[in-house]
Amino acid sequence: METNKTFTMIKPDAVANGHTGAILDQIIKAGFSVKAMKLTSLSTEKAGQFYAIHKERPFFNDLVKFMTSGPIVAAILEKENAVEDFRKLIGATDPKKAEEGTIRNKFAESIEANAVHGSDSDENAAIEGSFFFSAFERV
Ligand code: RTP
Ligand code: MG
Repeated sequence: METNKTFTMIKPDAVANGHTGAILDQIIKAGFSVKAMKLTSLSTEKAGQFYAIHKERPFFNDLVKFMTSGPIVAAILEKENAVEDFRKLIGATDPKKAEEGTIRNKFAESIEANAVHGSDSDENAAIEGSFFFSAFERV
């Protein structure tokens, strides 16, 4: 299992609000390198698959609606201790609780429209990266 990779999405709110460049800049300045990246959008089916773990949660339908509401940027990122360090960089799920200077503190609108996704384990980083990228789409 690789421990130096994570997977991220810049979510529809942040792409629509024009924050893609600033968010990527903050990610790269924090020491992550981009190993794969694309602008794309999620169908209802794909968003449901990606967030299948949250299927029983009360916010699931709203989350799928939100994640299909516009383009997203998906990326595989590399850095030592990538998963943990990236979650520190993005901050808490709820931007009101996200530490000062974190990506969600700066760019998120709400607990749902919270600007970015970050994998929560090395295992999920590998699964999520493969969900979006084939081998020849990565460097
Ligand atoms: P993510 O998976 O997107 O990196 O976010 P996370 O780990 O911080 O949060 P998680 O619990 O995995 O929730 C996934 C996404 O669902 C939306 N959400 N809405 N309305 C709500 O109470 C609520 N709670 C979560 C957010 O978009 C969250 O990032
Ligand atoms: Mg999560």
